[in-house]
Amino acid sequence: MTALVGRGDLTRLSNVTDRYPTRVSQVPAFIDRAEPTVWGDRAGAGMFGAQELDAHARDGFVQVPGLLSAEEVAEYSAELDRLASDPQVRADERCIIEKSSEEVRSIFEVHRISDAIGRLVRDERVLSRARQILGSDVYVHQSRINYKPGFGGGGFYWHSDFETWHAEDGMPGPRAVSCSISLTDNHAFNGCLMIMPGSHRTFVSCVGETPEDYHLESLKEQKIGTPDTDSISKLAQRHGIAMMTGDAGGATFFDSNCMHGSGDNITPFPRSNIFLVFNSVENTCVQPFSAPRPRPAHIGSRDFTPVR
Ligand code: 6CS
Ligand code: FE
Repeated sequence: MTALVGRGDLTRLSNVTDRYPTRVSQVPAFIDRAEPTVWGDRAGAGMFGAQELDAHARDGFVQVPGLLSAEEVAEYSAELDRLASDPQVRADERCIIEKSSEEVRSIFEVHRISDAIGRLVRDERVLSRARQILGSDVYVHQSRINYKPGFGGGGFYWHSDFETWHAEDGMPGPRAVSCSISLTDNHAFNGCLMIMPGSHRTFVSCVGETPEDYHLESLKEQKIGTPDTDSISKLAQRHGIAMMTGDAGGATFFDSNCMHGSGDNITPFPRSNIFLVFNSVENTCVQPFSAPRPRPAHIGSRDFTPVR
């Protein structure tokens, strides 16, 4: 129990109240979200229309087919291949290798490694939409490429990203949005993203404690910070499960607190995406709410410079 006292101290030091306690008890709990999902002025501030913003507020996600053109998909796919086969990138701590194969699973902080992906972060098709949802200037909390090759690319168990970012990175509230841009066609059968629509309004307080240096394990397979099966069943019964299928070049914007996951990909059809996480500059990270220390900056940024 000593560890819990230490964690409380960290939170007090940062002078932020913890509305979303997690990984501090052996009993799971549902906590209603206090904050809005769409913070922005709806009219004409960006490329989302009012209906899309309404859908985002209601469901916690919105899909944008054809955000990238076919030529851009080809360019970015070549960039992903280049990065995954670069020995220097592979040897870097930003690169996560699959547990059960030698394949690249994710590469982090890709907007700093790759000029092309750096440009994407500032692209109006992405940035204006993130700003509209968050209603402020935004910065990049995390960027990554996820590769899910055919014949065994590994899935991600059910989780809320905000739960991890709150517990391990010190993100105070759920005022962040992820933009996942597909570089391959997403079918129902090749490990597409699954989201429970409307689940973003409920925070699931998870059981257990964050182990030391947990990111070294969780980015391959997350066990702490994933809800118990009873909580997942309740949410699934309440909300159902939507599959983010669609053609290459499409994007999904989704709220940081959506309950989501994806299965393994045992088909021959690979799946890869560029994943950009924007956080509001009014929600910058403090000390972790439930971990011994913040994760490395290439996983949860400590540089809050707004994207311009
Ligand atoms: O660690 C992260 O930031 C992200 N990755 C995992 C496996 N879970 C939480 C979050 O989506
Ligand atoms: Fe996630």
